[in-house]
Amino acid sequence: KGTPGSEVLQWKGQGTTKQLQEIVLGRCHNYIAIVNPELRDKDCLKIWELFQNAFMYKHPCRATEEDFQPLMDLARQSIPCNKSLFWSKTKDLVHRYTKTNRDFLTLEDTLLGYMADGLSWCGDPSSPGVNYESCPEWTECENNPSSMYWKMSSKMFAEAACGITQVMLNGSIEAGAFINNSIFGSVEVVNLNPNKVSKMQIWLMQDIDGPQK
Ligand code: 2NF
Repeated sequence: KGTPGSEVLQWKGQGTTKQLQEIVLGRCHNYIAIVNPELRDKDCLKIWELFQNAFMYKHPCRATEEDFQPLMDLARQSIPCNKSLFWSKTKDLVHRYTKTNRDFLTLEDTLLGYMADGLSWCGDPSSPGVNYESCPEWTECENNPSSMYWKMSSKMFAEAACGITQVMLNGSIEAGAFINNSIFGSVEVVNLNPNKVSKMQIWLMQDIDGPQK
């Protein structure tokens, strides 16, 4: 912290999204009422409380699985077999696809993914318990609250998959489409249940102008 009045940016990442509570609550209610009414009995206020308890007033590099487990358990949902669509380095394209084509569901079509997509959040041990100025990127400290959230919800999403699964990869990435330390490579692939998942179809997408890697 700098001298009073001069805010010093502590971390490299975006600070907590303003009006986080209103956005998360609004998205949760929209999801359970309109997007997927099968989940109409979920308690959005309780979900928000568990979300905020997971990171508020905590050091943003010391998030634990225990912090987020109650939220994960309450927001858990099943995914119909043959519907799971994973992605890596194809975020815009995959969601342009799922917007008009309802055959497949990405993590962002589940409650946990839908509530948090595009948002940023992290805590601060001192009042008001939330850092609106900056948050750590996962390259700065791995155990930050948003990495924990995405890793745990990605793990749950992968564990829930059954039947034939899909993944949209980026065939124009220099280093290759499959990245070992991506969430897809390090969390999702390894948490697929071989007793439930029969195969994975890989959609290798390239930029129109190439390169084809
Ligand atoms: O913001 C999301 N909607 C999001 C974030 C992280 C993970 C979604 N996911 C889920 C999706 F459902 C996909 O199936 O994971 C899969 C995509 O993750 P990816 O890492 O394979 O793909 P990228 O396009 O490389 O990254 C997506 C986001 O994840 C972050 C990255 O900064 C980007 O915001 N990310 C990538 N690797 C890590 C990591 N090891 C990471 N965050 C934490 N630890």
